[in-house]
Amino acid sequence: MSEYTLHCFAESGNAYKAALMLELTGQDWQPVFVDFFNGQTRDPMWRDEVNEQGEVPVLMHGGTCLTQSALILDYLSAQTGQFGPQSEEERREIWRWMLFDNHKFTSYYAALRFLLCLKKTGETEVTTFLRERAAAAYRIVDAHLAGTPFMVGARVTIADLSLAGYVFMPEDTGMNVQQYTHIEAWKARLQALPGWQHPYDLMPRVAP
Ligand SMILES: N[C@@H](CCC(=O)N[C@@H](CS)C(=O)NCC(=O)O)C(=O)O
Repeated sequence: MSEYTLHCFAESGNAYKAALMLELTGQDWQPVFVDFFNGQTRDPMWRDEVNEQGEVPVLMHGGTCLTQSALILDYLSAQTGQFGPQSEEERREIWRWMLFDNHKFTSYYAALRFLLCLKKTGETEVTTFLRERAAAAYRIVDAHLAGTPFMVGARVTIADLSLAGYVFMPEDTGMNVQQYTHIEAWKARLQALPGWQHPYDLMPRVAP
């Protein structure tokens, strides 16, 4: 039995945030596959036993059960002593970007990708709206990264791992993400970190 257990599935960028943190910090961890596409997170028993919020990721560590990727990242940075804040000011900056990520950068993009690439709805008013909102968030992050190698200064923090949830996902959402050159350069810096792995290599996936 590994020290950490992460309930996840490969297509979940929110789970990738936690999986990447576990991997980059060299933890003894194992994934538990969640069959999201067949409704496991909506199963009342799963909600009762694993997460009442009906979401992945869920991290188990000893007797502690944690949900919400930002909280999991915060917990893991405290446990491992890595990628966390080194001052109160940094702590605030990290949370400021993790909240922006959860509300806008990850969530609009993830919803767009889910509808267009996984549920295959085709282009609708909703996907057009989500793409505009995701692009607005991408422009903000791109402008920020024009002036700094990582989201909060010169070293990687959990803020970077939070924003990295979906940026390596291969599906084409019609966002033309290559235009965000500072985000592309930041992605290359993350990929160069020892232990970096692609989400589809790090977490279990049912063959498409
Ligand atoms: N804010 C949450 C978002 C988690 C989330 O949306 N997870 C998705 C998978 S990527 C999920 O489990 N959704 C289930 C549902 O909405 O029914 C986090 O950061 O952990």
